[in-house]
Amino acid sequence: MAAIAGLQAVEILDSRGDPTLRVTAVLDDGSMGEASVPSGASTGIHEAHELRDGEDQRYRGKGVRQAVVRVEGEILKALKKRKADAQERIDETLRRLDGTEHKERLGANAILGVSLAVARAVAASARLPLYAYLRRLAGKEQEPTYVLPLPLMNVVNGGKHADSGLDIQEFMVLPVGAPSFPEAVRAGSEIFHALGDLVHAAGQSRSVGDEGGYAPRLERNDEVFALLERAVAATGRTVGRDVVFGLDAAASEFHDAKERAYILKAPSVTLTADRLVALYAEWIGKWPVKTIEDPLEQDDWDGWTKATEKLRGLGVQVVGDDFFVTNVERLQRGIDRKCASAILIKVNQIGTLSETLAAIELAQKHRYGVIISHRSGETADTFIADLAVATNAGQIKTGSLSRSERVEKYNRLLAIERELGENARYAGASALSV
Ligand code: 2PG
Ligand code: MG
Repeated sequence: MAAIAGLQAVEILDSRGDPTLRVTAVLDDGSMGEASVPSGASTGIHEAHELRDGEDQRYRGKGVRQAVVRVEGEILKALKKRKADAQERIDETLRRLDGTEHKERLGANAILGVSLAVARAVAASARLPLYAYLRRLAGKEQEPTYVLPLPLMNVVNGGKHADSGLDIQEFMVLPVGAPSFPEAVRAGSEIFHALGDLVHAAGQSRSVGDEGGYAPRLERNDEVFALLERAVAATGRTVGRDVVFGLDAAASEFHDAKERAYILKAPSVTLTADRLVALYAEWIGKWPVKTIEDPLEQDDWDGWTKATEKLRGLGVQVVGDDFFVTNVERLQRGIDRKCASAILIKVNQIGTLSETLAAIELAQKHRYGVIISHRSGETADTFIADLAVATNAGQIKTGSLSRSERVEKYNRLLAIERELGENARYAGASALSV
């Protein structure tokens, strides 16, 4: 097998115009792999650390030149001549070299860029599509059928991702009834445009938020459901059968630790955890909301146990994002305490490919749902599309049906679907862990 010969890093821009890293790994057989690192806005406090330069003048402190230096210096020195297909050993070396719990020293962005770029280089060297190589790494080569994920499409943006004034960060449509993945994408696109017409007819701007969903200024969070319902109906589809809804509350963002309460703006109310869950239950009673991510803040373990019982009882998938941060220890603790029924997987939350695969494996072992996810700050890199198919994750969250950095992931999945033909099936509603 080829060995690592070189690593290069470039400071590039993400979809918000902030710096991030692109890493290229070169093997001694001439194969190359490239990976770009995403970046969140509503980041969890337990996530791996992004190394940023912090200089006042340059990119408002967000430069990543130090991370570039780490990749091309220290990291290359440690990995040069190492067997490139020993992904776990490479990732372990990176973790040891860093030496901190949250990858503060080398930066999780530097580490992740290398981890993903090396995997891509090996796939190129082995002349395998990335998803096929990742499937091998995930130990799933024996599984005969590939699963194309149910997309959770974020068509209305709120919270930290837009100026809509909505507290709920993401309102998603899930084409559960589509007969195939391409038809799911088509449903998403048609609904997105129908929604745009409605937003426009209401005298609102059709401009979009960070993840490509509309950002209408509405007085109440729940006004969005009526809009979604009308948009779905306008495409000739049936709400509840063909298409269901999902939310990412990202509740840590509107939780006030001092008040020990959730402070909402649309409309203005202050709620305890119980009252907030009761509000979700009210919405679930009126509209087909089938998945809720981060319904409560990231450290309320007892609250999560209670909320999970209640929401699952109503037929809803409960997803831990900031709550689990793709971390096996937090996930295991959640499993033990019956918190959530699914995990959101973000490669940069944990910082290496191997740790990401370990989190997916643990979740699947315990029948937790797995949703491979983008970040609000993205690039054109489509690694997560391959990862979702490789691991039979069953669900993917990669934004709306606009903005290239979102759409590229759908496009990659469409190409994979074509390539796999009969060897793949669309997950549809079965992927939801309710
Ligand atoms: C989330 C993500 C992606 P961010 O909260 O799930 O949608 O947002 O990348 O800003 O953390
Ligand atoms: Mg989230």
